[in-house]
Amino acid sequence: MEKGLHERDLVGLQDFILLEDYQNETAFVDNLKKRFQANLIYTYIGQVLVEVNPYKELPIYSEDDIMQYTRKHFFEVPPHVFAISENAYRSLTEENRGQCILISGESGSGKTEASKRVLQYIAAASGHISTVEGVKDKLLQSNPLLEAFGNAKTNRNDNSSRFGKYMDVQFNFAGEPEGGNILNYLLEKSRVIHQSGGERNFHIFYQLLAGGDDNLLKELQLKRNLDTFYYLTDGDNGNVIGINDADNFRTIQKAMTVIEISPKEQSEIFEIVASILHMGNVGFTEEEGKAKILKPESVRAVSKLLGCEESMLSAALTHRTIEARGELVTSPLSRESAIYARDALAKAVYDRLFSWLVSRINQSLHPENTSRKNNVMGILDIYGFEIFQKNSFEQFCINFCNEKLQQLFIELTLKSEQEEYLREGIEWVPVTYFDNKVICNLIEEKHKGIISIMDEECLRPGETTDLTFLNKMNDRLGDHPHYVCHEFASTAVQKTLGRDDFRLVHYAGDVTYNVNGFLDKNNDLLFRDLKEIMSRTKNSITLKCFPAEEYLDKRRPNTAVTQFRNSLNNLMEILMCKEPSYIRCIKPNDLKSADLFDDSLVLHQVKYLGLMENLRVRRAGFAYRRSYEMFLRRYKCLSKQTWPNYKGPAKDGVQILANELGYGAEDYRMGKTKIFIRFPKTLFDTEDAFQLKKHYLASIIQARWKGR
Ligand code: AOV
Ligand code: MG
Repeated sequence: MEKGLHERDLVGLQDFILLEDYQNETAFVDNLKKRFQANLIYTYIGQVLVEVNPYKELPIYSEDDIMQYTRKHFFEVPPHVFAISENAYRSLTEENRGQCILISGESGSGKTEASKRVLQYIAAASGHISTVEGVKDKLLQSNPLLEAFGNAKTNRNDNSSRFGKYMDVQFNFAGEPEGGNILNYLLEKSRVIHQSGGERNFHIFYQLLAGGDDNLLKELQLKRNLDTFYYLTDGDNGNVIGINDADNFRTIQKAMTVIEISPKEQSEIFEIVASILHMGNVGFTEEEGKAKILKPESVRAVSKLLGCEESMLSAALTHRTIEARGELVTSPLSRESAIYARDALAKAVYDRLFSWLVSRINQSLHPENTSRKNNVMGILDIYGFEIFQKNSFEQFCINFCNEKLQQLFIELTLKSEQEEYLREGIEWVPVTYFDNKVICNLIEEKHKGIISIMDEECLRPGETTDLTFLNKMNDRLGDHPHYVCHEFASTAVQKTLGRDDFRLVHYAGDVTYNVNGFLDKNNDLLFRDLKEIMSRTKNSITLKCFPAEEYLDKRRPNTAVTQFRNSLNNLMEILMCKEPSYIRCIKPNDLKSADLFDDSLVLHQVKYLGLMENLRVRRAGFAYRRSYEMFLRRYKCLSKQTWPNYKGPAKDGVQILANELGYGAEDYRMGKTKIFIRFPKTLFDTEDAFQLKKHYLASIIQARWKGR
C-alpha cells in the first residue's frame, strides 16, 4: 500500500480505511485536521475523495503533478483530484465504461474548483494532436465564460455558482476529447433585480463596467459608476478583494473568441447586458392608478440597444393585454404592477441570455461525427447546500437539488453496495445510515409533497397567496418529522420561527424558509405584451430567446419548480447509468480563512455527508468485485490449470486462480456470481502478474514468428 508514496504525504492517514477506531468521529476529524495543517487537503475513504478547501493556492496542480498521476494505480500515489480523474479516465478509455464525477459539499467548499481540476487533468493527460487541442481549449474556456454570467459573490462564497452544471466530455476511440455538452439547471435569476446585503449581482455586470473600453461603454450608454444603476445598488458596494473585474473581462472576451462567438454576437451579448442595467433605471410614478414612466431616457436606451420601438416598449411596460373569450383586452398597470412587469422582463431576458449562451457553447463543442455514445465522462458541479439569514424559493430549490444528489450517493454507495453483498450471499452485518429519501419525498411526492401543494396554489390565481400556500402545507405536512411550522411548534421553537416561515429539517441542517414570494417565483409570469415586443426586437439573440409562438401559445407552461424537478430527475437517470466517482468537499471555516480549521463545523459536515457510514461500509466491505467470467477471462493465463483451455464452471476456475495466486482467506470472498476482493493491493498484484505474463507470452510468440 505504501509503495510509491510521495514523501509529502506521510502526515496522517491518507485513507480513512486505515483508521484504527473507525467509529470515532473525533479521530476522523483529527486526521483531516492534521492533514489540512500540513497542506494535505485530500484524503480517501476507499475510492471516495474527501477534500478540505485550503483557501490558498497550493503548488500541487502543475504539469509535473499531472505527470505523477498519469498511468498510475489509484492507491500507489497520494490522494489527489488527479488520481480520481486518472482512474475515471482509464476506466473510460480502457473498459469503455461511461463515467461521471459527482462533486458535492456545501456552498464555498470547493466544488467548482475541483471540477476545473478534473477538466485540467483530462485535457493534459489525453492526446495532443492539433485537432483535439481546439476542443480542449473550448472546453476549458467555457468555464470562465459561464462563471461570468452564472456566478456571483454571496455571503458564503465570493465566486458562488448560481446555476447547476453538468458537463459531458465526449471521447473518441483514441481517448481524446472530441466534443462536449453542457446542461444547465435553474439559474438564480432573482439576483438580477435584487441582492442581499454584502452580496453582488452576477459578475458580468461589474466586469463590463470595469473592463469594457470607453468606446464600448459609450455605445452601450453606460457610465462606469456603479451607483448609477438601480440593479447594482442593493447589496455590496461592488468591489471585492481578490476579484479583478477588469482583468476578468478581458479573460471572457478571449474565451468568447476561443469558443468562436462572433464579434457581432459578442456585441449583441453586451447590448443585452447593458439593456438590463437600463431597464432597472426605468422607474415609474402613478397618476390615477396608472403607471407613468419616470425616466423615458432609460426606455430609449433599452429600445435602442435591443432594437425595438420606444413607444411600443413604453406601452408594454405600462399595460397588460389578456385574452378573454377570444378577444384581446388591454388595460393599464398600476405602478406596483409595472415595477413587477419590468423586473420580470429583466429576469427573463438575463435568464434566457444565459441559456442561449450555454446552447451557443454546446453548438461550438459538438463534434462533427460523434462516435460511440458510451465514451462520455460527465462532471457534475451544482450549487451547494445553503443556509442564509433569509432563505427563499431559490434556497428551497438549491437545497432540494442537494437532497437529490445525496440520495444518489446513498443509492449508489451505501444502499446498493450492501444490497449486493446480500444478493451475492456474502456474510454481512448491515450498516445503518440516515436515508434522506424521506426528505426528497416530503418535497416532491406526487399529490402530497411541497411541490405539488405549491403548484396547486399557483393554479388558482387570484384566490391564493403565499399565506394560503403556507396554511395548506401546515395542514397537510404539520406532523411530518422533517417539517416544522409556527402553528404546531413548541413555544421555544415558535420564538425562532415567524408566522410566515416554515422550516425543513434537511439532511445537512435545519433551514427556515420565508414563504413570501414563493408563488410568484414559481408562477414566473412574464406579461404577454413584453414577450411580444421581445419577439420583435432586432437583436438576434433576444429574437431567438423570445419566439413569437410563445406569446401566441395559450397553454400554461410548467411552473418553475416543476420544470426544475423534471430536469433534476432526468439528470438522476443520466447519472444512474454511469460509473460514479465521488469528490466530497468540506469547508474548514466560515471565514474563507486559510489557517482556520473549525472542528465542530467540519464534524457537522462529516456527519451529514454520511462519511462515517461510508467508512463503515467500506471497512467491512470489499474494494473490488468482478464477475467470475470477467475475472477468469482476464487472468486465466496465470495458472496452468486454466490456460490455455479451461472447460469447467467459471467460479471453479476463479477459485483455482485465487489458490494459485496465494490469496489469503481474509483477502477475498466468493459470491454467487462474483469474486469480492477486500484490498486494492491484492488486485494490483494480480494485475502486475498478468502484465508480466502477457509480455512474456508476447515475446514467445514473437520469437516463434522470427524462428519460422
Ligand atoms: P463551491 O463551488 O463549492 O461553492 P468554490 O469551488 O467556488 O466553491 O470554492 C470557493 C473558493 O475557495 C474558491 O474561490 C477558492 O478561493 C477557494 N478554493 C476552493 N478549492 C480550492 C483549492 N483546491 N485550492 C485553492 N483554493 C480553493 V457554491 O458554487 O457557492 O456551492 O454555489
Ligand atoms: Mg460552485
